[in-house]
Amino acid sequence: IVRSTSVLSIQSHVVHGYVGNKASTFPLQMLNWDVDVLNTVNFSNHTGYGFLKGECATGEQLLEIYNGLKQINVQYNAILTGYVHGFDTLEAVGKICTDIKDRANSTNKEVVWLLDPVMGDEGVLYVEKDVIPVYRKILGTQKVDIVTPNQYELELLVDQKITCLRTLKKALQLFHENYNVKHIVLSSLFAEFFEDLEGGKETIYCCVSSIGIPEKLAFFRIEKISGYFTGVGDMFSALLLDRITKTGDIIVSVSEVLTIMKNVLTTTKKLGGALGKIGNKNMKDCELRVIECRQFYDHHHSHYDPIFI
Ligand code: PXL
Repeated sequence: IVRSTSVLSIQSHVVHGYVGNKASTFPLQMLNWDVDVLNTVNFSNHTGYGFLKGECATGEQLLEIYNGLKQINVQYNAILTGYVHGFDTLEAVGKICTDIKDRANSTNKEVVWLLDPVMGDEGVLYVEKDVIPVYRKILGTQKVDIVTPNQYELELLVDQKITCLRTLKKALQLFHENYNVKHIVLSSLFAEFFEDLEGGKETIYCCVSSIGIPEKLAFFRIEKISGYFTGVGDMFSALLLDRITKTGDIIVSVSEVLTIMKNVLTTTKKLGGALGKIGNKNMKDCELRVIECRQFYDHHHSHYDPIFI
């Protein structure tokens, strides 16, 4: 029997479907993590349906729960933060995670904090825009270890539009300098919007930048699997946290997680999903097949080779 490791996962809850904590908890549990689930919202479904009911937690409510956890002296090996809808709640998430990191530090323990600054994609925000300065403030405390923004989120956080390798490198350099994170894993760059990355509409790149070697970026080229998928980034970040804490090698970790995600998306599509559009009635069929994919989470194959640019 291997003792489990523990993670505090602060993300959204949806009753139906799989985004946020619903896309992360089960895969992490399958990988021997004890997952403490702190929900930032309690929604009927994800925002892509164009209709939802439910409530957002206030910052005060999250801090109250955290004070309860402190009283029973819960300890964590890792923190995973994702979807937070607004200013006040994100401020509270910042306070909670900073406190966990400081308390671990004072007893010489390490807690890995993976922050996914979930804000939007392809120019569309799906949280309130006043979270942007709060993310900058949280990152400015230099306590975050790994971030997993997409291209749009990286642009928002460093105020730098990315259109080519030069502007990408500049943005990553600014991010490392200002925020001191060890690894930036850009979950998706679209070749079609880049002046100097090979590939067309069907090509996506995942890019890894590590502190100290910002001039050497690792790119993974991925053929796009067509369809409307939600929660992919959330599952990606959860699996990455698992692999990086177990292997210590970010390139190997990303390659393995990309391989798992390919299996998850292919299976989701095969089982009849992924053909919906925002607001479309078919959205239910597009939910990630988190349960049916249970055999994939513990695969450690690297089918993607990095290209260093
Ligand atoms: O996957 C990001 C995400 C997380 N949580 C909620 C969402 C979304 C994306 O739509 O709606 C509630």
